[in-house]
Amino acid sequence: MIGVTQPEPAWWTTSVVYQVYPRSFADSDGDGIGDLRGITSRLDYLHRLGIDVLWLSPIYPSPQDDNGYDISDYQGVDPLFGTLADLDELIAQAHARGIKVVMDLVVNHTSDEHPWFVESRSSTDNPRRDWYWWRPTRPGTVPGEPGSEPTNWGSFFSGPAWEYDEASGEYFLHLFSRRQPDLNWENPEVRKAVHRMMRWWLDRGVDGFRMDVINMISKELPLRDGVVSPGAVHGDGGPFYLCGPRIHEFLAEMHAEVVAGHESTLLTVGEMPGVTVEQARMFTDPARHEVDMVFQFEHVSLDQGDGKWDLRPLELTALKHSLGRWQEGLAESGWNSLYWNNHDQPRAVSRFGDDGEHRVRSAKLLGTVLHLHRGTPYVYQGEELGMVNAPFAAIEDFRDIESVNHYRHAVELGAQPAEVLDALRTMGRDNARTPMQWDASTHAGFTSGTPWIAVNPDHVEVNAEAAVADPDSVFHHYRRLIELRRTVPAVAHGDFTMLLPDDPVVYAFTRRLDDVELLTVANFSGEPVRPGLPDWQEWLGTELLLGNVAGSSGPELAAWEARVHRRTVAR
Ligand code: TEU
Repeated sequence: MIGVTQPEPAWWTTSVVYQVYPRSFADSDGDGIGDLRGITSRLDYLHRLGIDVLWLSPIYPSPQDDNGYDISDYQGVDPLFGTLADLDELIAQAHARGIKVVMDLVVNHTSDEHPWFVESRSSTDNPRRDWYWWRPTRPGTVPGEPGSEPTNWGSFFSGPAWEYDEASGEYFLHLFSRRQPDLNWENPEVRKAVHRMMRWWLDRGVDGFRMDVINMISKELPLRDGVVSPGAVHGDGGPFYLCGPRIHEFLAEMHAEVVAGHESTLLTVGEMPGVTVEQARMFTDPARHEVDMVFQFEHVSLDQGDGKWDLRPLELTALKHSLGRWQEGLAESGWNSLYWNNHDQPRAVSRFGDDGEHRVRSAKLLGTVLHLHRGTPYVYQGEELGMVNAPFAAIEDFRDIESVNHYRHAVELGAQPAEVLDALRTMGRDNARTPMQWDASTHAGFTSGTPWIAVNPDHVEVNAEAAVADPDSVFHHYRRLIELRRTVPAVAHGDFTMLLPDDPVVYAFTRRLDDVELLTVANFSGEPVRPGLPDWQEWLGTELLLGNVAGSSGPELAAWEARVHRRTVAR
């Protein structure tokens, strides 16, 4: 019989990615905004943490309406962040430390200042007119009046998803801000221009792309009204633009035009709001050549009801059910990306842990649980310090267009300002965007100038300098987790079994590879608990690979305690 050789697992199955939000990471020139030279100056810190890949949120020229997710030139660097030469230097310095660099690719939309859109809006017969979604006024209505939009879709940043352009007498589509017009991917010229631009970045030395809302690039034609749920102002366009009819074709084409031949060195991750397990399995099936992995949103929507500002309590059982289902769904083919945090989410410790008494312990617990799942973990800047949500006092403290617009719209519609503020404080994206806390000095060592958004006052205690110096810190716990992935093959490659799915406070699962079995068990509560695992007694005698409570090995887990055990089992 001829032996079947398994293909080598892809390099990113044993990797950990670190996300930098450049505006808030490190400011080298004192203008209060982080920049590329600032990032380069902190590479040794990232190297010490042990990460393999750096994902840079957008640094391209941009009017900064959505902090750089509104791009006016895909092949340059915004002077706010530095120059192309600074970026080349950052890439070279990262590579010298064995760190790959992945760029943000934002091609569902451009800025309204992108030359493509400037041309497109200049006249109805401009050759680039069709590069964006232009539509006439709804028949029988008055152009520019509410209700005259071509479809009833709402935008993610409040208000309608259409903006009336008086000069040319038509509307253009913008799923996000009115300054972020959607590109028309039906037009092959658009796709070719994007592919060319991506190849240009690869030639420059970048190692892959994080693809912003990439499952929104295919829209179902003809564009038409969505369902308006009770109490809502706008219709839901999601069914027509999330994973639209040509999405797989567009991603396979992009892969063939850009990635093919370089698979063994690159990383592609598609950000996909609303993606299901079944769809994700298709997107990440290696045989289909689309993307390596996706960011799904299910586990970060469990504490939201009707939209992200409708706060709901989080049930641990729901979290386990969701993440467990994703583990199972992508077990045979496809691959998970694992995250609690990014620049759009509130801080994980405040959301899933305890940001008071048990901040350090719960931060380590969250890291342990996430990194022991099967998939590629993403660490968002400051997560490795256990950074928490910011104490925003008033609407003036917020900077994010999503929060600022929501506040204005909600209050206009009659909501109580205090309640709206409460939701912003809990779910707002600015929580993730306060400056990285490097040390205990004024402005946390982030800038010598005035930071563009206030530094969290807790930086006197929570900062990188203190964490690196303390062997018991969240930082060193993350460093050990990253090391574990590299040194214990079961962490990256073992299969996954969820245990105690109905337990309201204990999160427990095993990973198994050949004769090695790992147990992760975590107490998501402030009270001690004895895990109800049938073979808990046997596990207690096995090797403790990692824990977050010094000296603890008994049958009870302390508040927010997490442990990883290892044992050898019969094959
Ligand atoms: O975010 C896409 C997205 O759907 C949400 O996570 C979004 O941040 C919003 O909170 C929905 O309520 C991506 C980027 O990560 C985000 O920063 C950009 O603002 C957005 O796309 C537009 O480019």
